[in-house]
Amino acid sequence: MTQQNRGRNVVVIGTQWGDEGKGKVVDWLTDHAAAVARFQGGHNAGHTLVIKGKKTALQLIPSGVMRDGVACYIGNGVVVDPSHLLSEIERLEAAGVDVRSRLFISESCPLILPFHVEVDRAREALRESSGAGKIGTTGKGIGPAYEDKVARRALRVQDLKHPERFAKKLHELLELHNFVLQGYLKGQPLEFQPIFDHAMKVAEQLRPMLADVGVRIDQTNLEGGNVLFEGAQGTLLDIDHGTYPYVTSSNCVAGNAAAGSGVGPDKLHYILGITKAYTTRVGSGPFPTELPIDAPGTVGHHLSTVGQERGTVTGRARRCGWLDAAALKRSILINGVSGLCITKLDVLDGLQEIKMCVGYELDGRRIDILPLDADEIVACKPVYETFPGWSDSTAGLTQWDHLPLNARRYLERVQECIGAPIDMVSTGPDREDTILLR
Ligand code: 2SA
Ligand code: MG
Repeated sequence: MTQQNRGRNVVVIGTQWGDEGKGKVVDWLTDHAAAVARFQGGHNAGHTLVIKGKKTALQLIPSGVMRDGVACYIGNGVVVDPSHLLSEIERLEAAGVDVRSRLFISESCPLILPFHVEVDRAREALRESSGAGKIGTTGKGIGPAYEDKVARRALRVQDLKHPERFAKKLHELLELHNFVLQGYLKGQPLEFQPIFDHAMKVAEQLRPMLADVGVRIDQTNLEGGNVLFEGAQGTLLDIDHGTYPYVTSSNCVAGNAAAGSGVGPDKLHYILGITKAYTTRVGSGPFPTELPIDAPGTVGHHLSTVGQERGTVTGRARRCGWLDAAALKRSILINGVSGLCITKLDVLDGLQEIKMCVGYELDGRRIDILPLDADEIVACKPVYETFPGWSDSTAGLTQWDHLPLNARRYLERVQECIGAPIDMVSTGPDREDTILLR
């Protein structure tokens, strides 16, 4: 097969603190893809898709599952809670979606087991009672599972195939976690047998779906199929590049699409950064452009209610604020964004004026990119540019020229400030509510 016939791959990542609307965009692009791959995170992600008015929320299974015939890969960089995975499969099957014939799970994924959840929750409780302040995790055991991976003691999906090996490793791991839980964390120790029995039961069901994901992606490309890499959370929650320690425990940036799925960086052909037309964040940590959301009649309240900004997984109210171009600049740099998709533009409809942060004042200096130290970010005072709003509705528009002039001016200025082209605009949750610019 010649080079020309090889598939082209797109990486979709969030450029803010997650919930930029990646699920919808991945689903929309899946029309041109043979497969969708997840490469990091776990069931802390909440990707909401609206298809013909019907809402589906996915956590661990790639968004491509909602399109018939599209293969779904869970790459090695994802932490897998086997019980959750099975229940998500069953929930989709109950809704008439065929999952098992199209889902392929890397054998190398670390497992999330019940003690990870216990440690996650006990640690958050301890942070709160000690005055350190919570991270605001989703409580799904994500951080503790990644810690075991990096400490080289994790149970992985492949261990599910070998009951004796699984039992031995589980005994060792449980001993360690129970020791910490009972002592330092003042939590509840867990018993071996129920965890083992349940894992073995789930293992039987998952076994037919285990695969060598890197090889499959390569094969898909060789056969001319395109692969979409679906990021979860967002760049500013990245373990290395985010607002540490108020971050998740994986690399959410585009570069990890390769390492987290088992292919080389030469397979990442186009990086699509998803950016909400304003900013949200769920969980603790610095947020320079944050607005209060509780008082009716305020911009923060408008963004929160019109944007329906609640955590898909936890139901927590998301914090809301203006678009931060200085933070986006950092994101564009780290991800090597080829083009942007602006989402939820319609949420800004009807606002009298719109602000965008173009830099900060920090210790009497003016800077134009988000600092790397969370304490410095807390001290940053945003510098805003103000734009006139628009009263016409942008909801559901499919052509750039049909957008109100002020909306186009705002987006053109966003483009200019952050140094990346806008290639798509999403004007509503449905597949069809999309403007394509290139
Ligand atoms: P964790 O559970 O260890 O990953 O939490 C660490 C931080 O990462 C944030 N985080 C998220 N932020 C936005 N969206 C996420 N997914 C869900 C959603 C979240 C929800 O789509 O709404 O339902 O609350 C997500 N997952 C993790 C988290 O808030 C912590 O700040
Ligand atoms: Mg989400």
